[in-house]
Order: sequence, then C-alpha cells, then structure tokens
Amino acid sequence: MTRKLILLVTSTLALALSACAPASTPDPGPPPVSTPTRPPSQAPSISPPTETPIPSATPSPTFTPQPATTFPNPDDYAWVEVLSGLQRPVDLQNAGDGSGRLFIIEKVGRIRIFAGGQLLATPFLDLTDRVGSSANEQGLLGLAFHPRYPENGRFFVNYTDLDGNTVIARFNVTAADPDQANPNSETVLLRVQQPYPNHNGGGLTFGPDGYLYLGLGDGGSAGDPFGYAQVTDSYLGKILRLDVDNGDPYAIPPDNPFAAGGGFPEIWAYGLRNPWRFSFDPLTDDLYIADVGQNKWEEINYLPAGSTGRLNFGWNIYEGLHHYQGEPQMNFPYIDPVAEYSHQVGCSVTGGYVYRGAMPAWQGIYFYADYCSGRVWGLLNVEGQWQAQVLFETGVPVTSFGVDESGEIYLVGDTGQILRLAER
Ligand SMILES: [Ca+2]
Repeated sequence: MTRKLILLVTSTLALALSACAPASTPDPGPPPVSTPTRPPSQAPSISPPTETPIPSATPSPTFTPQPATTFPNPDDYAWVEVLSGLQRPVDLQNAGDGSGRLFIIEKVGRIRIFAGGQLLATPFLDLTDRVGSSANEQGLLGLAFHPRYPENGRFFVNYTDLDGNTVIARFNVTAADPDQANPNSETVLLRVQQPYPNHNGGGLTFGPDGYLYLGLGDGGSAGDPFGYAQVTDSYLGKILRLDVDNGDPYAIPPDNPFAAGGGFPEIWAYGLRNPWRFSFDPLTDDLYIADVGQNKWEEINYLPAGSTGRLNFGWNIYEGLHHYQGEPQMNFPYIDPVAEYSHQVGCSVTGGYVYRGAMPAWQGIYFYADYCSGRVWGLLNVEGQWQAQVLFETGVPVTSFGVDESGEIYLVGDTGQILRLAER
C-alpha cells in the first residue's frame, strides 16, 4: 500500500518532470564562417596575393578550452533570474542564427521569444489550437532548429495533440518577419499513439551527423506495463533518428540499426523510460541522456561520440543500476548509467548540457537537475572516472536547461522563470 502510494506520487511528479524532458538540441554551434560566394560590395582591404599562398604548417588556432578536472566552488556562482512570468516553460533553445534570441516553450503550446532583454508580446508560434496539455506531462514539449536554419528557416517540434498522441512536426519561419513562424506551415513527420497521458518524452535535437534525434517515453502508466521500451516494433521508450534533409517527409539514415529490418527503422536506441532531455556536447559530440526513473533511481547515461545505435539502456529490466523486473537477456550489453541518484534526494531527473560558455572553470562539466528538489548537479569525467556532485540548491522546479548562442547555460523553472549561471 505504502509502496503503491509512493509510486503514484512519484509518477505524478515524474510527469511534471518528464513533460519537460529530453531535450534540446545540441547547440549546432555557431554558423560556419564561410567565404562569401557573392562579390563583396566593398573592396577587400588587402590586396589579393600574387602567388598561391603556402599553407601554414600550423593549423589556424582553434580555441580548445582546458576541461575542468574539479568542480568550481559553487559559492562563487549564482543562478541569476533573467526573466519571470512565463506560463509553465519547459524548454529553451537558440536558433543558431546570430540573432542572440532565446526561444522559450510554454507547455500550453506557445513558443515565446526573449530578445534584447524583453519578452516579445506576440509568440513566435502559437499552437494552442492543436496542442493538448491537460495532463501534466502533455503539451508542446520540445523544439529543435535545423542546423541550417539561417538558410532554410525550418524548425521541428514535439507535442501531444488534442487526443494525447505524440506529433513530430516541421514548421517554417515566415519570410516577412524573423520573429513570426507560420502556423500553417506544419508538416507532420510522425504521429505516435500514446496509451497513457504520461511519459511522452519530448526532446529533439540535431546530432553532429546532421540527423534529428527524438526522445520518446515508454507510453506511461508505471513500470511500462506493455513492455514497449524493450521491443523494437514500438516507437515508445526509444530514441529515434531521422534524416530530415531527404525523403518526404524524412528518410531513414542507412546506418540506423533496423534500417534493413528487425524493428522500426527509425529506432536508434531503446530501453528508455522517459528520456527527459538529452544533448550532445558541441565540442566532443558525446551524448548525454537523462532518463526519469520509476520509484527509486534517476539516471544519467553517456555515449561517446560516434557510438552506433541498437543500444539498450535497460528499462524496464533495470532502473538505474538496479534490477527492476523481468529476466535480463544473457550476455546482452545493457548500457549502465554513469550517474544515478535515489528518490531520497529527488524524484525526477532533468537532463542539461555540457558547459561550453566563457567561464573557464565550468568547461566540460555536464549539468543536470532534479525537478522536485531543485538540486543541480555537475558531472565530470576525470581520467576515466565519473564524478557527480550536488552544486546548487536552487529551490526551482527545473523543467529544462538551455544554452544561448555563446554557450552560456540557463535553467528553466516550471514556476515561470529563466535563470542564467553567472559568476558572483
Ligand atoms: Ca537505464
């Protein structure tokens, strides 16, 4: 009885959390600096070389920050409020277009723009006519801008529709106004039936390979009653990987694990309960996936750059590092999390980002948080050993993290605020 109650409570909390979950797009990084192909309107100030330049032996200096080997003293830093009064924000993204704008999702179905210190009154996109958000984990849940957004104006969302089913769709910005997307430009890529209102996942992000990665939860209830996360003929409990630059409306990357059969070809990884935010490190291309736990354990998973798919993160056979139910397959490589925490210190994990902003002390540290306790952790790998440490007690129900175009990190609070990590 007690256990059942705990389950209900935690799954409710987890809903809130997971609604917010997986996330965001790894910042595709600054747009490449390209040599202009059109004739410059001004004459170049340097004369063209008369000889073919000899390439320098020294590669042009690329700033590679020294990764942190210890956690900075958190007392030297603070999460500073930059905005409040939002309605249940669950994600924060940038467009990678040099505009410096922050795009904030309100779960009810709006994308808001924060620019020049102001929240614009008119949403970038209002989908409240088609988004169902009555349950805690339902709503507009994720946003990813195309890596070539400045050229093609395309972006992708994950939302639950009025029937509670998941929709992955593409939209376009309007030609007339960079602060206005066209609500009539919707192209649906995928619809996924949801058996229960919770565990919808919701994050989507472009990988370093240019493919769109989507995180979907196990469909909900508790314990994955239908076992969706462990089967390969369901989209639930998965990370999917789509080529949105080919096909109509997408193509299957040829190296997806089931591209040639054996499962749904969109599947890239499975065995996830409710991946609430995942991100690629923009410097190393490593992938971090936070997976919300059932009753006891919240977990962070890590994949080094270049990992192939067909990866099984263990749910619902494992919760964190611990057996949950059922028989593990013999000799099967389940992927263990690199960090976990128990429900004695939280209830629902929110994955974040590896810090790549301007503060040297945080370089390479991955941030994650707990929705219920407001705790924020850092995760660091030093000489092959993972170290996780509680760094901040924010008191904020963290639904998501976000990064701006400079790599500075933000925290999104379900109570309507956005905070940025800053030196005191
Ligand atoms: Ca797992």
